[in-house]
Amino acid sequence: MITKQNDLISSVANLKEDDVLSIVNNRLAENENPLAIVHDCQKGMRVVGERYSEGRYYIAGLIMAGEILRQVMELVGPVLQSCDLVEQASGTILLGTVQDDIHDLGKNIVKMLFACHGFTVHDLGVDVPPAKFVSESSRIKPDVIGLSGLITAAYDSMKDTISLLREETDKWPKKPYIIIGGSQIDERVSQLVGTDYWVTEADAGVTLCKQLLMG
Ligand code: B12
Repeated sequence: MITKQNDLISSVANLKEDDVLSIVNNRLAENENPLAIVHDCQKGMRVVGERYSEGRYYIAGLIMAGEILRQVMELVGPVLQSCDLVEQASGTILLGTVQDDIHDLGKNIVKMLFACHGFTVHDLGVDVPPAKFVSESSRIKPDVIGLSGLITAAYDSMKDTISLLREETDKWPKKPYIIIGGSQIDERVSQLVGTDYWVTEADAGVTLCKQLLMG
């Protein structure tokens, strides 16, 4: 059965830029929840990644997919940010993509969504060295430290970052929660890098952090 969800997922997967943008515009015009649109794009991006792993797409396919999602977020971002979700201040999150990793589309969605839910967000950008996470944490004293990482090659720096952060924050009266996210993250990765909290969706991250901070 062809549904509007499948339409968007397959158009992203097939790198059909014009179709993607027109479907997104139509779905926004129907006042659909912008997060549902983001979820479908994320599924399509996973298929792009699988096709790249299988050798059916090359690096140009990844670049194209990234460009398509960037354009989608230009349309969806303002709706997401003008959402009725905006809540009272919920806490502070320090966010960044770990060293050796330059993926930032997911992290930028996380940034928008946390801000929408009343968090103060400090974004350190991409390819952030462990020492930078530590120095900024000491300065800002966030409630949550969010590390984004999509490639296996960056798990070492994620692990180093967490271990240095623990050394630093163990001295604090109230230790921050360290949460990792990214499409390839799972329980095994979270154990490898040394944290209890991991997600593969931005909204799951918001829900988790609210539970952790507010009970
Ligand atoms: C687009 C893309 C690119 C673009 C990125 C553009 C950009 N500005 O970000 C470009 C072309 C730059 C790129 C480069 C590379 N990529 Co790439 N890329 C992708 C692709 C297709 C989509 C990523 C994406 O944007 N997804 C959409 C967003 C919305 O989803 P997301 O990132 O998962 O984020 C969501 C959640 O995970 C969560 N989240 C993310 N971070 C965090 C953090 C916190 C704290 C929280 C709470 C939540 C959270 O919230 C987001 C919204 O829900 C993925 C495939 C995939 N399955 O992810 C491959 C993929 C990640 N790339 C891959 C590879 C191999 C590479 C390269 C090494 C290729 C190369 N040979 O050069 C380079 C790496 C360069 C580097 N050093 O970082 C592999 C990694 C495999 C692995 N296990 O290591 C993947 C999985 C593809 C594959 N299956 O082979 N890539």
